Amino acid sequence: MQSFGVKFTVIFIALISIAYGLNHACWSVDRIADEIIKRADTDADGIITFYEFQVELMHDWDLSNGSCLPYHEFTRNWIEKFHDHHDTAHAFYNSLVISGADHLCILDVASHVSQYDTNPKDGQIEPAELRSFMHDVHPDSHQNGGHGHGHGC
Ligand SMILES: [Ca+2]
Repeated sequence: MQSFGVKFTVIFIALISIAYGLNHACWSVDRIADEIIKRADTDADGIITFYEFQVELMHDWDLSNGSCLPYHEFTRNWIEKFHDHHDTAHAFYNSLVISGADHLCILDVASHVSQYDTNPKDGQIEPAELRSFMHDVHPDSHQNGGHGHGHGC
């Protein structure tokens, strides 16, 4: 029984290491949030307006009212842009999809935005709001305080 317990613990820790805490560029969750702002904040005022966010989703993610992102499309894009390990991107995708379908749709995104638009609640995404969202939803933030401690970091 003890041997089973030890084996289980080893496997469990190994699975956690694979699933979490891996970013190929050693980016922390805060760094990823900063990069998201850099990409979407086209007038560089530090805030993502609803319009800027919409443009980013449509141009960079191909996501609009009439479209949804399948899992492989999201992970491929996310890994390319933010260098997360595939399993981290997968876990993040699962956290983002709240409608239950196997697609990330604009309603999922809108629901996250309205939930985290609190500081202040103004229909815009301030850096503090995005960081708070990323710390709650991105899987890496639960490992090592979200400081990007992947292998070799
Ligand atoms: Ca806001």
